[in-house]
Amino acid sequence: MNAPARDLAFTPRSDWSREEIAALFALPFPELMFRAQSVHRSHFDPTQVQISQLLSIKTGGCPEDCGYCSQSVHNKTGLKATKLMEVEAVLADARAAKASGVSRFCMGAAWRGPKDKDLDTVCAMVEGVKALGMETCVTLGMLTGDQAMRLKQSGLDYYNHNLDTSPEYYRHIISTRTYEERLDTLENVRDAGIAVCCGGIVGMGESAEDRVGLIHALATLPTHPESVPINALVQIEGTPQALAQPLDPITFVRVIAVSRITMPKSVVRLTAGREEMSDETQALCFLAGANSIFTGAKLLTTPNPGADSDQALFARLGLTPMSEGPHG
Ligand code: SAM
Ligand code: DTB
Ligand code: SF4
Repeated sequence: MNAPARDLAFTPRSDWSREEIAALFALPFPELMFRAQSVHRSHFDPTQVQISQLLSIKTGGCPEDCGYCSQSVHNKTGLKATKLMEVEAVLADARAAKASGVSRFCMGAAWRGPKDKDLDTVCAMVEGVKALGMETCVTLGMLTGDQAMRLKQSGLDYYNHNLDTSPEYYRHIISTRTYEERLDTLENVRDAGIAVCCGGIVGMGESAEDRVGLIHALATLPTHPESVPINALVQIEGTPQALAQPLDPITFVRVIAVSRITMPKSVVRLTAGREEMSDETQALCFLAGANSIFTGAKLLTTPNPGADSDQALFARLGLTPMSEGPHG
């Protein structure tokens, strides 16, 4: 028997065409929001938002040339590079995050990829954070299959590695790492049995077609990422992207809605850029199907609304933190 059309619209599929995705972007806003909310409600409680917190465990001095990033040695941003943090200092930060209601702790390092000795230290951090009863996520650059397996053995739940933009626009943003290499890392993470956190950045001077291309690349992965971070570019002085034309907030909300519709079971994270966003724009993002944020006063190197401001926003909107991750 054929499944009803309504159920099909709510079932994840990886055969999206660019035309279908472009057609979603072109919908009248009320129609787009209605569809996004219908899909959202078929898999999630729309009043619940998953809360993660980030810690930069190794900041700056990165050899990659990502045109948006404060941490690249190619960009003159004045950021001071640090060594990899001590395990105990990371765990102190994680304990404080847990006490404030955070369910997932994400650790980021400004590397092209981890060296084996550094990976031992990161594995100890993952084990320590798991022991506190939190979900773990790391973002360390490119990973080999063996490195992904080691992280899995240490208990890692999620690995973040973004596609950043469309395959066509990518070469305008990064030259030291290919799109293919990113896809290889994602495959290594998936094969190791770690949940995938993968999204991108908008507001980098890309075209509407590039935003279609980014979502197409994400939504046609053989398995959708469990978590899809949508970052609004944080403009950083000294980077090639410092003067990019900021995106119209309504276009940003459309990106969230199209992500929600094309990846129905994924958690869509309203990620970087909240510091510059009004409460009203954030509210529209939650209505469009975003159901995760980073809390805490800092992302990796830039400011983020702190826990107090997020609690006030949640109270205003009647949202509550998801007590544990939706996938585990
Ligand atoms: N170095 C690792 C890597 O790039 O694979 C992990 C950390 S990196 C900072 C994680 C992601 O943060 C990037 O892929 C990018 O999507 C996002 N990001 C970095 N700088 C940003 C900025 N200024 N605005 C918005 N998103 C940014
Ligand atoms: C992701 O997609 N966004 C986060 C996280 N993954 C690691 C990082 C955002 C960084 C924003 C700029 C900064 O703070 O340096
Ligand atoms: Fe390095 Fe990651 Fe920044 Fe690129 S985004 S320069 S890989 S820290």
